[in-house]
Amino acid sequence: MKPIDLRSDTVTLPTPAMREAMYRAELGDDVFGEDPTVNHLQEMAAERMGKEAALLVVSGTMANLVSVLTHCGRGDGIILGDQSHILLNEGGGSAALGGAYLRVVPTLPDGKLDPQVIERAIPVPDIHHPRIKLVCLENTHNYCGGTVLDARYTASIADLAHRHGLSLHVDGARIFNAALALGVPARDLAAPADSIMFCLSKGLSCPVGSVICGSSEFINEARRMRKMVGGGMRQAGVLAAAGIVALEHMVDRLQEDHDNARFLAQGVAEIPGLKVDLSSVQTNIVFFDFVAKHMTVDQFVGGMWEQGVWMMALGPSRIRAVAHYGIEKGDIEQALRVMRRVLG
Ligand code: TLP
Repeated sequence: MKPIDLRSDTVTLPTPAMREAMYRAELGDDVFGEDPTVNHLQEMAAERMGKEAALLVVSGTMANLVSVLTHCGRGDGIILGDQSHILLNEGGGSAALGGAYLRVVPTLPDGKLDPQVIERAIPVPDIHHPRIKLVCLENTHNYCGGTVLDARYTASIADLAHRHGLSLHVDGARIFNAALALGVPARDLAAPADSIMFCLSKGLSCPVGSVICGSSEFINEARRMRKMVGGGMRQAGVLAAAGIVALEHMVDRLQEDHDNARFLAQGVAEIPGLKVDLSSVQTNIVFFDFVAKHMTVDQFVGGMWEQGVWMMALGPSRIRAVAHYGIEKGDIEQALRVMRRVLG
């Protein structure tokens, strides 16, 4: 039986329409800017985010790294949250490869950073102080449970940053999930940001790819940084073709994932030994706590694994499950049955 893989929306496989489009894609050398399919995807992405230009890169990690390298020189600082993906899950690339100084502030439970804390983290110009150049937000916020940041909040942080001569980058790996949950176009959420990246290879189901969007000037420089980190691709239209299908056909279906995540969370709330904050379940990600005493979280997740339901244990008591393309409501019902059975 096919496992019900709820570990991440990164496990999604390309749709038949994507495979067909990849097969038929018109190609060229994208390092020369001559791949028509890449160019088309980038134009579409820029339009969706309301920015002048866009750049296809291989991954969300590379999108954030290239954005950081474009905003910051060595020793320049970034203000970011202690639960942000850039800080926790990107191999320390901003520091290791970019030489960036990371000024870490607490991430609030809803994924926001407190504006007053950001303000206090920006030093006055002085030779003793690092020069802070960038604030990073994450929307939706992965480790806060897929929570959304609305346009008003993002604009307030952008205003604050700009007042101090800083830029704002949004890790919008799942920005279309945020837009759907808020009932606004993604470009409204992107508007305050100087740069935003989104992933094609998560809920949108592409095999590979993320896109950075910003001003033409920013993207020209980002193109240079992408080359520097070895991310200049040649006939990348085979990947971009899937991205075009994703933007055309996979955005609206995300509601199904949000519905499945809520259905899962509601089921989890009724299982003794598990605890979930339903208010944090806003998109396709469900975090819940394992509070049962008769087994460990690893035994629980391992037991589910053996019965074909795959989730991710993150820490001593937290578990993450993510709804995505390929997961149906019946799979969630089965997952809930298995959870009850394993807990005994
Ligand atoms: N997140 C992955 C893991 O790395 C945790 C996942 O399974 O959720 N920004 C955010 C907010 C992300 O959640 C991720 C991936 C990335 C960036 C990086 O994207 P990739 O995996 O394409 O490098």
